Formats: sequence, C-alpha cells, structure tokens
Amino acid sequence: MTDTISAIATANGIGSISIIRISGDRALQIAQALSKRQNFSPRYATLSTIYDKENRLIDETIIIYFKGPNSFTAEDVVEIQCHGGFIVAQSILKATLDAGARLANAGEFSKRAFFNGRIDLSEAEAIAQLIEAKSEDAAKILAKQMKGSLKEFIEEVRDAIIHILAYSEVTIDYAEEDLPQDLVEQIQAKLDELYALLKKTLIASKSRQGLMQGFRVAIIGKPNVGKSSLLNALLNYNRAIVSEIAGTTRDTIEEQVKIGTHLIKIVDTAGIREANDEIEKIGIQRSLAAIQESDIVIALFDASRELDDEDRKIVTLLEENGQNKELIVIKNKIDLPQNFSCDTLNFDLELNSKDDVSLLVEKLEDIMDKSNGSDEIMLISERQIAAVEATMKNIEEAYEPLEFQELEIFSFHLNEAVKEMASITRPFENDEMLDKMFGSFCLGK
Ligand SMILES: Nc1nc2c(ncn2[C@@H]2O[C@H](COP(=O)(O)OP(=O)(O)OP(=O)(O)O)[C@@H](O)[C@H]2O)c(=O)[nH]1
Ligand SMILES: [Mg+2]
Repeated sequence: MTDTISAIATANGIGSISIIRISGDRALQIAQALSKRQNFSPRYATLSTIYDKENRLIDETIIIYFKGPNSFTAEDVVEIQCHGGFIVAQSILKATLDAGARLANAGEFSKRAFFNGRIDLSEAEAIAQLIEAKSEDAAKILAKQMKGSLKEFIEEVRDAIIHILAYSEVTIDYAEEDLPQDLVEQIQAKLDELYALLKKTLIASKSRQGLMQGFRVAIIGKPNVGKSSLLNALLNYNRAIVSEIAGTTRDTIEEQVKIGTHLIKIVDTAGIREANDEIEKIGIQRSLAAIQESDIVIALFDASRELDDEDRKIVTLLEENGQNKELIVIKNKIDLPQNFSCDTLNFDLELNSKDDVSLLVEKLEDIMDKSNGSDEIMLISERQIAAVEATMKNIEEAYEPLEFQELEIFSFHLNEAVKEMASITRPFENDEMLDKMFGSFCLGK
C-alpha cells in the first residue's frame, strides 16, 4: 500500500477556481470523509460541499474521482475543484492532510505516473516543460513529445541498432573465414546513416535551445545611445529611467515581453565605457555577462554623435563575444542631424527608438521564427542530449572493431549504444537522477 499524497495543482494566486489533487489508496476515502457522501462514480463531476475536521463548511466544490489505473498516476485519484484564491484551496488541502494524506513533494504525481508505467521519462520531461513553454512552437513540439513522439524516435533508433547487431550475427556463419567485404561495407553504411541521423537531431536540438528555454535579448551600447528608450518602446511602457545624462542605467534590467509567438526576456544594460566609479564598473561587468548569456544581441549606435573610442570598444566587444549569437546592429536617433560615419559597421536597421520600433520587432520575430524548424524531433533536456552523445560515441567506437573483425567488441559498443538510447525513456535504476529530475517539477504535478 502506497501512502496517499495531496497538493494544490493550480498556480498560487487569485483565480476563479483552484484544484486540489489527491493520489493513492486512500484518495476516495479522504474525499468521502471531507464531503460526507459515499457515492462517487468514476469520472463523473459531483457537486459536493466540503467540511474540515471540526465539521465546519469550507466550500462548495466539484469532485471528480478517477479510479486507478485509469488516472494520471494510475492510482486512485481525486480532484477537488474549489473556488480560487489563497484561503479556500489551502483549507481543503489541510483537510485532506488531517484526513490522512501526506503533502506531495514537487513532481511526485509525475514520478508515480512514471513508476506505474503510465508515462516514460521523455513524456514526463515534456509535460514539465510544456507548463513553462516560452513560445507557441515550443508548446507544439512539447505537446507531441508528451504524446510520445520522442519515444517513437528512440524506439526507431534502438531498432536500427538491434538490426545492425543482428546483421553482424550473420557473421557467425563465417566464423571460420574472413567476413565478406561487402557485408562489412553494408554494416558500415548502416552505421553511417544512423550516426548522421543522431548528429542532425543533436545539432537541431542545440540550435533550438532558445526556442525551448525562451530567447534572451541583450541591448548594448555606450552610454546615452538610447538603450533604455528602446527597452521601453519594446515593452510599451516606461519601465526604465531614460535621461540625457550618460550613465543613467547602472544595473541590468530584465523584463519579459511577448514578441510574435515568443515570450522573450529583454535585458537593458548599463552603457559600456571606461569607468572609475565602482558601481558603474560593476554595472559594466554585468553588461558583459548579459551579452554572454543572451541568444540575440542588439547593439545600438548614436547617429547624432561622431563615432568615438567608446563605440569602437563596443565593436571590439561584439567581435570577441558575438560568435554563435544573432546580432542586430542599429543606428539610432535618426531623427536628429546625422554626425556618424563608419565604414566598418554594417547596420541592420535605422531607428528612432523614442518613436517607432516596429522594424525591430519584425526583425526579432524573423530571427526567432527561423529557429522553429520543422517537425524534427528535439532533445529537450541536458539528460537527453548527454544520452544521445553517449550513443554516438559508442557508434564511433564500433567502426574499428568491425574493420578488424573483433566482433565481440563491436557488439559490446552497439549494446551500450542501445542502453544509452533507451535511457532517455527508461533509465536503469538511478534514484538520484530521478529524484533530481522530478524534484524540478511544480508542486501538484
Ligand atoms: N532624438 C532622439 N533622442 C533619443 C532617441 N533615443 C533616445 N533618445 C534620448 O537619448 C537620451 C538617452 O536615452 P537613454 O534611453 O536613457 O539612453 P541609454 O543608452 O539607456 O543610456 P545609459 O543608461 O546612460 O547608458 C534620452 O534623453 C533619450 O530621450 C532617439 O531615437 N531620438
Ligand atoms: Mg539606460
């Protein structure tokens, strides 16, 4: 008998309803105790009042009973939909604990679903990330993975490796003689194909990390070029202080905004220049860190002033830190008389950041949409990426023994590859890894 767990499944805050979820052998019994009614038909919504242990009315609720194994966790589950807000859901949660449930740990419902065979790890990871999806496209990919698309891909790869292994078994027939050369070549061709598929998936997954985790966009430039004005224009309200005094922004400012179908983080930074002031120096260090942490860097230059050493410093910085990042170089303040000339800079856009920034919004959308890709399979966690890398390494190591006809070593590496691949959906016993993974989920999930 497992203990029965309970948690508030909905977000903490004011909303029209909240849901308390209970899972385990005593779920139904707890619902009966709280509601003082006996009959709950599985999967029917039952209007029911709920009382605490002192018999005081807490709320009028809808109770749904899912009889195991036909539930998310495959155990008996009860969901109580109560009125939203801070107090009611907490009171009902407390009543479930008084009636014998234990407070669930983060991710414990999903963990039970996994252990009871309802979902595999790739599906559990997709569910956890879907809740925090940062773009509509990411949500689409995750929804598919939640329904098992990654699992199918892994099974295909697994089958392909097993097929190669079986193929090599044929060689036993040739145990006494050398392998026919064309057989070796056929096996090599199959390994090549598999390796290329894994590599493509790995590269596509890495390049789309911004899509999954939410793009980070840093605005950089020397003091007073209009960085904070640009942030405010993108947010559509005066978030950051804007002034004609150079050095107005002292620290990085981060804000979330939806651009097209993407929820992105924009970071306004302290202007970069030689600073004597300690606080300004720290601000500038943070600006440099902001560049390193971002996927897209917007570099601003002030067209109304002559190019100077501070601008040149920004150019050098971009050269040093801009690899692997999308860069948008902007000539700002084009409404003022123009004094800027520079042959080495190619501007992507010209703007008046106090007025209309729609061109920049379009440009950002283009860059982010580009990473959507097609229906390709995506690896969505470090764990999955590491498993595919390990699979590839084992395939790499299988070539040589194949060539030298050391078939035991060849089989060993391919068997390892199968194990690594399978670990994406069902790892071998590794409690610590599972605890860490499910521990990062939301409460009630
Ligand atoms: N005419 C004009 N003025 C602008 C434009 N963009 C910003 N400004 C003005 O330039 C000054 C500096 O703008 P900020 O947005 O504070 O510049 P910043 O880059 O954040 O400056 P620091 O925080 O000091 O690094 C302010 O007086 C703005 O009103 C523009 O496109 N045209
Ligand atoms: Mg500023």
